[in-house]
Parts: sequence; structure tokens; C-alpha cells
Amino acid sequence: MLEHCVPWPAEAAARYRAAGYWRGETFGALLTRLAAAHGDRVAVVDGARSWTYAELSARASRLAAGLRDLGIAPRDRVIVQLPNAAEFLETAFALFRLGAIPVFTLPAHRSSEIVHLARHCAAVAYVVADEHAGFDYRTLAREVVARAPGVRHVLVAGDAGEFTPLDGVRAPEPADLPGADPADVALFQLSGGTTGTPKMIPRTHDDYLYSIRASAEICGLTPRTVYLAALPAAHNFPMSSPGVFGVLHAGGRVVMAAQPAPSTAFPLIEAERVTLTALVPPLALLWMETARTTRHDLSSLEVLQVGGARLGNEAAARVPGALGCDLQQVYGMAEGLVCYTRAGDPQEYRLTTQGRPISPDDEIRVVGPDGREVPPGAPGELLTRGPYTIRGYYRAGEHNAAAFTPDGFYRTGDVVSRLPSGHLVVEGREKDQINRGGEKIAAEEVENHLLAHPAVRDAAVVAVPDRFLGERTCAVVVPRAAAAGAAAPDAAALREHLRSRGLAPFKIPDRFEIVTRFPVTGVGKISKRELRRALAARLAPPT
Ligand code: J2J
Repeated sequence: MLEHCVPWPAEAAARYRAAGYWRGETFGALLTRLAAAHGDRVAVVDGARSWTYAELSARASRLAAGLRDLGIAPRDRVIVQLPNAAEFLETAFALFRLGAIPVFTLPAHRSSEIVHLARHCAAVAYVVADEHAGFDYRTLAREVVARAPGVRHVLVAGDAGEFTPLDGVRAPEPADLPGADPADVALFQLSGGTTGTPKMIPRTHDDYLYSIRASAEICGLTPRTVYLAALPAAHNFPMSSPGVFGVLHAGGRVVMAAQPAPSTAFPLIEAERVTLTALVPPLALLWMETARTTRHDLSSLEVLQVGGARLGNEAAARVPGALGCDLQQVYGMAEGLVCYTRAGDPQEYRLTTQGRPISPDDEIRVVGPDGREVPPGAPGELLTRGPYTIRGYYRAGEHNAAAFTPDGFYRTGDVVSRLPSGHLVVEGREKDQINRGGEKIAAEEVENHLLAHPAVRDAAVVAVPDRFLGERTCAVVVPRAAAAGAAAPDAAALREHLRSRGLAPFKIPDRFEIVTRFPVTGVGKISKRELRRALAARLAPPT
């Protein structure tokens, strides 16, 4: 396995192979197999473009050969920051075929995240679109290459400016490519995180393909499936649960939506006869609201998956009536474990639980503060290990010691209760993270950026309840004592400060509260619990 990654113990790996979970196939080989089986079928639709499986495979090989000619080698890390477009799949499979390792970042990430990641994994290349959603990624790329000089190539889909156009990289002919070891890292996902910097999640061909194959089966995907990629395809949910890769695995069709708003998604559902898509709860609410008055025909939609944050029971019950399709709840994490409600589950479970794990070999422990398992049905922290859950983050020895138990269970930081049927209900969270409608924000990361402001003495970032997003972010800031006559910072100044530091826009707090001191616990630490309670009482809309 790639250096600085934590492999599964040999005994566990042997067990997962013997059970048939890890099959020794790579993503590159998978696409070859798919092209042979479904060559003339359409794999991906993006606006006016559509590529068959044979075309996608040929393009991926030609791009892989071109990347190799640029000097990109097996195991090199390549930061990929592409919106939902056909090139997303082409680039991913080109890197898989070459044995280079994509680091999938979100279109919303900015220099703070990209520079950190590029340095942390010594990335040699960065792949972006020219523009997306009003943002020019070439500007970002200029900053990235200046601050992370190891990035030798910037490849741009579209108008490349001074950089290398992706279109010019493809070799005229596919070539023999080195390929990859199925037990090695195929790609990096990013952790929602709880620490000062985003953590990188190494996923192997073996483990990720198992989760994709099993997800496709649980979700009943077939070559008839038409999947709308509405959430950013780089995120683990629309990538693998079963997501774009699961749909390709089943021989289905992926329809790329540039953004998830109903104004973009509804016409695509109608035109492409979409059968399946995945959303986070706030978007599901928006879609339900918009569907009331839409003139678009959504009748092809069979299943709406909702996950990434807790969908309220009341909203869950409204999905079938509002959108004319079944609801599937998905509770997953880029670190591994994914739970689904199943079509055959009793209705009550489909509406009120977040499903049960993919694999019979997903080990689940629900523990109290003392680390001992709580009685069935009682809430506790979820710990898990299994055939597609990582044993450690990339280059994160110290953090790994806290994030995993000595016997390899991942501490999810989620508070769940487990029903006798094995279904999990997500009750809350212990980790210091804000889940802003499915977008994860590590409090410490934003706090560190705030502390870098010269007029800030202390800062705490906490969640406040929000009817639409579930949670919004509030930064509570203690200014330095009227520092030599300098004005105390206000919300606008702090917002601008965070923006200028290149923080992804979704991490910039919705609200700032300037206070003179924090509530402290008995041992003198900030009591975030107290802060949350005080803010919730003051800010929450009356229910
Ligand atoms: C409550 N909290 C949830 C749910 C995730 C499928 C689906 C989602 C993700 C994802 C994913 C939740 N109800 N239904 O990777 O493959 C919160 C939990 C969890 C964290 C993981 C997938 N579904 N969550 O959201 O890595 O707190 O993955 O630990 O972004 O989201 O976030 P992330």
C-alpha cells in the first residue's frame, strides 16, 4: 500500500478476500470489462454530449497515455477539482488506468484547502475546469502553483489560459499502461473532519469497488438505471453510494447536472427519464416544494436517496407524495461504512431510520462514554470496522491514534441507536463538527483561521439549529481588549478575513457573535455545549 497509509491487518485482508468482498479488480480493468459488455450503450450524458461505454473507455486510455507522456507516474497524486461533467469520469478513469491517484476535492474548495492538500500529499498535478458557477479556477490554480510548487502541471477542461488544455493532453492512440495493484490506493476522499486541516482518506480498488458493487446490488441497479448526478460527483455519496461509479458498474447511464437546483435538475429528469438520484436534506425539501408547481414531468423517478445529514421524520414521510417516488435513506461516511434502508424494509423503518450496513462483515459497536457497549436501543457513539472502512487517514499518525481504537475501529463521532433489526437511527453527534445541510465543517479549522486575525483573542465555532439546513454555523468571537484603540472586528470584517484566507465559502460562518468572554467549564475549557445552548435559545426560530 502507498506509503503513509494504514493497511488492514493481514488476517482481516485474507478474510475479506476469502469472503469474496475483495476481488482483485482495479477500476481501470472494470471499465475495460464494462466497455466489452455494454460498449454501445450510453455511459454518460452531459448537456449535448453523450459518450458510450466504448467511447468513455477509449478516451480514458488516451488521456492516461497523454498523462504518462507528461511524466505523471503510477502512485503520483493528482488533485482533481472538476464539476459534474463528462470529463470528471474520463479523468478519474484515466488516472485509475495509469495507476496515479486522484484526490477528489469539491468545486467549493478554495486555496486554503487545495494548497494544504497539494502540499500534504506532494501532488504533482491539478485538474480543474476553466470556470464553474461563476468562479474562475485558473485564478485559484495560479495561487496553488505559487504556494505548492510541487504541482508541475495544471490541466484545464475548457479554456486553459496559460495552463495545459486537457483536450491537448490526450494521446492519439491508447497505449499500454502500467495499471495498478488492486490492493493499493485507488483514490483519496476527503474527511468532513474535526481537526484544523482536512484529512485525506485512502480508498483501495479492492475496498471501494466492494462497497460500490454491494451498493449497486442493494439499490437494485440495472442497465435501465438512469442516475442524475446532482450533488457534486466528487463527494463520496454521489460517487459511490451507489452513485456514478455504482451506476456504471451496473451498465446504467449517468446524467451530469451542473448544479442540483430544480431549475437545472427537473428538465434533465424529464428529458433523460431519470430513475434515481441522491440529495442532501435541504435540497430534498426544496425539490418537494418546487415539485408542487413544476410543469416538468418527474414521473420517471423511482427512488430518491437522501443522506449526508439527518432527514426529519416528517419530511421523510412527505417524499413519496411530493415527488411520486420511493425514499431511500442513506447514512454513510467517506471513511467507509454506508447504511441503506432497503426497498423491502417495513415502511416505518424506511421513514424513521437511516438504514442498516451494506456488509454482513461491517462490525458495529455502540458505546457509552466509558467505551463499553450500551444496551440495544440506547444511544451511544458508533464505532465501526469492516471490509471497506479505512484503518487510518493518510499521513496522520497522531490523529489516527485518537480517531481509531487500538483494535482498528473507526470512531465515527456520531451518536446512534441501534434497533434489534440492525437499523441505525442517527441521534446526534459528539464530534466538534457542524453539519450544515450535509456540508461538514470542522469547528477547529474555522477557529484557527479566525485566531489568525490580529483583533481576535479567542473564537469558538458552533452549530445553531436551522429549520431548512438543520444546522447553521455561528462563530462566537472574543476581541482583543480594545487593542490600542483599534476597532473591534465586526461580522463583515471577519467574513472578509476568512474569504481572503481562501476558505471554502460554505465554511464561512452564517453568523458572528462578538462577546466579552466565553462560558467555561469547571476545568477552564470553553464549554461549547453551553455556547450552543445559549445561542440556540436566542437564535432558534420559534417552532
Ligand atoms: C445523519 N447524519 C448523516 C444521515 C451522513 C453516503 C451518504 C452520506 C455520506 C456522507 C457518504 C447521514 N443522517 N443519513 O459518504 O457514502 C453524517 C454523519 C457521518 C458524516 C459523514 C455516503 N449521512 N451523516 O455524508 O463523509 O455525521 O459522508 O459521520 O461527508 O455525515 O460525512 P461524509
